[in-house]
Amino acid sequence: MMFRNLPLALLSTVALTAGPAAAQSLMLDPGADDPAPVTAAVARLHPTAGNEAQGTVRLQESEAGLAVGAEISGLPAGSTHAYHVHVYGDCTGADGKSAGTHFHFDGSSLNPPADIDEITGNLGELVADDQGTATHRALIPDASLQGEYTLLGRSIVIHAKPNDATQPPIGAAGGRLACGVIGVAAGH
Ligand SMILES: [Cu+2]
Repeated sequence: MMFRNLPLALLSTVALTAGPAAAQSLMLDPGADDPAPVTAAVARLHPTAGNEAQGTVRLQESEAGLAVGAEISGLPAGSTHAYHVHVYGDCTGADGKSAGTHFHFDGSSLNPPADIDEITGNLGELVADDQGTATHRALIPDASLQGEYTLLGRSIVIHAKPNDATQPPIGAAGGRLACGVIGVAAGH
């Protein structure tokens, strides 16, 4: 039994010693002579089972917040869809539910305050044209790629319906059409 416990003990030690370093900036190439911080991220969204929505969402840090740019296809023509950051970067589930609940940009995702007037993790809404494609631009002041609330390693989920503003903090946007993990973007 002891050997089974050993890896867990080692993991605990690593977690404790990694604590202070986690507050530092995440760098593109930490081993470089003059490393630059990560300022851009990208998520490639793939359709969940039975759906066709797919596309790319790019996230760029700026002084005003995180700039979001989405280019999505495969949506029903003329439809409107909420899309959010979700807490887990896990799109392995066929229905997208493995991504968990919405990621709260500055508080508890699993127990967000019920009285907030914004939908948790909200990036906005995608409005499809008659070809089923949608582009969307947004600036999210509270979101970041750095720090303890970094969006890196989380996911972006497109929902079947728009946000329902009468149902914060989740917004009751229905099923999940597409899911993609947010990673460090190349070329910045
Ligand atoms: Cu969502």
